[in-house]
Amino acid sequence: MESNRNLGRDVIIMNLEEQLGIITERDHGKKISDCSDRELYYSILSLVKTLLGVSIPISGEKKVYYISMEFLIGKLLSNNLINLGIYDKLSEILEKNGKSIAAVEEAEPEPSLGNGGLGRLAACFLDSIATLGLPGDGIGLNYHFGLFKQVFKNNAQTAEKNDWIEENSWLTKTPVSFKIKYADFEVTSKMYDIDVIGYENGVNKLHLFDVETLDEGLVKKGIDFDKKAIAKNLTLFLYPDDSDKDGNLLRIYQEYFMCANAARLILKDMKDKKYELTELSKHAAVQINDTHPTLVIPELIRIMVEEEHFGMDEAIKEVTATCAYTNHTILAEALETWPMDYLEEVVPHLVPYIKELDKRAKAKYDDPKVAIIDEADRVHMAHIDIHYGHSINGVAAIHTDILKETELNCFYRIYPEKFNNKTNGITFRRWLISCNHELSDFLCRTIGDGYTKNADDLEKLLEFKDNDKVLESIESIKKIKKQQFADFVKEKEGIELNVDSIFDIQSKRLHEYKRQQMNALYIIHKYLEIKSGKKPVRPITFIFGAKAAPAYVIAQDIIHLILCLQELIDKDPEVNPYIKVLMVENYNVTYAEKMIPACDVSEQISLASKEASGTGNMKFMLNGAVTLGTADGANVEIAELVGKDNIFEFGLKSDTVIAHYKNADYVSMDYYKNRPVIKEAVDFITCMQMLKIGDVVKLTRLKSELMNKDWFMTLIDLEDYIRVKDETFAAYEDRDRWVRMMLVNIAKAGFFSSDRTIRQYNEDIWHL
Ligand code: 26V
Repeated sequence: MESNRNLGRDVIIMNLEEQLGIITERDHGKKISDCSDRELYYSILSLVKTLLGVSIPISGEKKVYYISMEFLIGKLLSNNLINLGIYDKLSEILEKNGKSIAAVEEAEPEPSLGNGGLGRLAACFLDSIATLGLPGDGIGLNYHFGLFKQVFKNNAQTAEKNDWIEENSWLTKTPVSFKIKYADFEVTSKMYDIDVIGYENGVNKLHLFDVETLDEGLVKKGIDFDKKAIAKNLTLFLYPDDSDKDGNLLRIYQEYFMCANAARLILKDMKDKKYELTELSKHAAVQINDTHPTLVIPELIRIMVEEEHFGMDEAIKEVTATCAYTNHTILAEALETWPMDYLEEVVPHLVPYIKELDKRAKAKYDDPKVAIIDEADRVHMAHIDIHYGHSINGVAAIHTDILKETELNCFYRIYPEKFNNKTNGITFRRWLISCNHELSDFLCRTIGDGYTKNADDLEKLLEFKDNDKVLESIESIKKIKKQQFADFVKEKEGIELNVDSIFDIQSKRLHEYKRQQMNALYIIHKYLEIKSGKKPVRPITFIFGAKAAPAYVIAQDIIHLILCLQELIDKDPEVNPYIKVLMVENYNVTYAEKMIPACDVSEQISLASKEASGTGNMKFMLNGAVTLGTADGANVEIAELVGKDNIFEFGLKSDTVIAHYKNADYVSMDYYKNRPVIKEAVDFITCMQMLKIGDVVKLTRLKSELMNKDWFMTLIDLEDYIRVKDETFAAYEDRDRWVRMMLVNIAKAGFFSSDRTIRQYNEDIWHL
């Protein structure tokens, strides 16, 4: 049977042009050469779906279920073609017919089912799980409008819905459906699947749950909607505004919906395969991506006890052996604790189980810091995961150390054996082969194509460290990618970029701890230097990509500051030959794929201890950018791999930062008052020219925040940042040294393949 199915796939691939022609005739009544790019996109989509229909699903005795509120999958067409091994062939066919694959790719709408790193990591992991041939499915929600689309108006961010689901899409409706119970009503779920195609390997699934009763018409203006109409709004948006009670309740409704469906699906799989539920942990591994899917633990226990005749002890034991938790942040404000009354209101049937789990934890450990329900009657979701899961991991070495030594130390002392580190990774299929053909082809010619399967092979590039021809090629590929990016920006934003300038890029979610505001203060500093006659040797382009949570006021203010600087500098002929600022609109996976290969300097400047890992840092490095960063997250491991000579490090170390928080002794005003360079830059935020362009309330609020609070210690690191950033730009002028640094960064990026990360998850946690 299996060989027959593979044969079917081979036959289609052998006759690709004919097959595609049949589909374009059938669906559009046209020959390939007469189709529009959009029609070709739909036809290739159908072709890939046909191919997948005759592919072998990955199977095995045990399967991992990766549950996550976010899967930032990006566009799927080119990746699927690459993983099926037909990208080159298909692009030749299109070219022969006067069409271009790049243009067809543009026709695909981008789903926005994630915020940033956490969601993109989940997508990379699915790619690696399938590529390694491991049985593993993703489980999440089918948000119709996902994360908002960012639109700039009057130098400020506004939000619109991202309507990504079309009649014809990668989603396939399945017959799977469950009844999901809430306090006083029930909803019926339906499951959609997206195929996850491994690189030259089998196929897994991403299961996205939705409700039958959803009403898209509920969304009136921008992203506003009635938050109380749960059956109609449940899967409209990702992370609806959580600044009020209704927003928080909706979040719990969503989380429970995902978890209850996940539990039903896992138990259904067990039954379909005739496995005994007493052997759940032998056949299923559940990975809980941050605390959002935590309710799967009490829900599985509840179903086993109420419907499957398990005793409480037995159910808890089996579920604990099945579930594992990944922590993605130490920020207190991001750790979920739900008020007990909210849970009573949404899922009263789970409450007795949560109370039972809490009672058992309290009976064993009298430290209130490890309780599930605290004195204020709030439920600590991470505490459920740690007590009733068998593994907890951080996402970079330093992050796991901080969890063990500080944030979760009281748990580490109880369960040292549960703690482990899994440094994040990225899939090279998307972040090298697909987004940078020029570099990946060059690597194949220089070191062979072994690296596409075994990323450590990239180290072979080190042998060419002194080879002028290789260095020249690396330099010229960067130039090509900068030009392509500039063309894209010209078309999208109507803005001209100078490809001979240094491309300095910071792209990631907007958050004070990531310190985009520090980057902006550097730009102000440069601006003032140029005004006083000190000009940079080479022009610099400062590029940003970032969305800010709609209710996060200071983050909005930082976007406003950057956009105002962009306008101010653009309009100043004395300054604009030397520096330029560009904040791209609606930064997303597609933008990242164009931007990252074009980068010279990768800004990774979070306050040490705050960025759990970062994954953008890895993508930039792999594409030959040099990192300017703090000793935070995976930057620490990047520095160890490339060595001090191939990275620019600055700023306080994490232990110093943690001590400042502990002693509450950082006073930003002292830095503002005593350091003229700092004062000058901060004062500029509300100078006359800025107020002419910007909004007085926003700019004044931001300035005051920096002077009087600055919770993420921008000012303490600013001078060191300026010093090292100047050094970085100076080093760029030593072209031999710089290109060698690029080469070392590419060569050492192999460690950050998500294939490595997934192998480690499997060896240490899942045992598939
Ligand atoms: C969530 C929230 C929500 C409430 C407002 C403040 C706030 C701040 C941060 C977060 C982040 C939640 C978890 C997260 O996305 N973590 C990211 O996970 C990536 C993958 O492991 C990792 O590379 C990033 O460093 C980490 O920030």
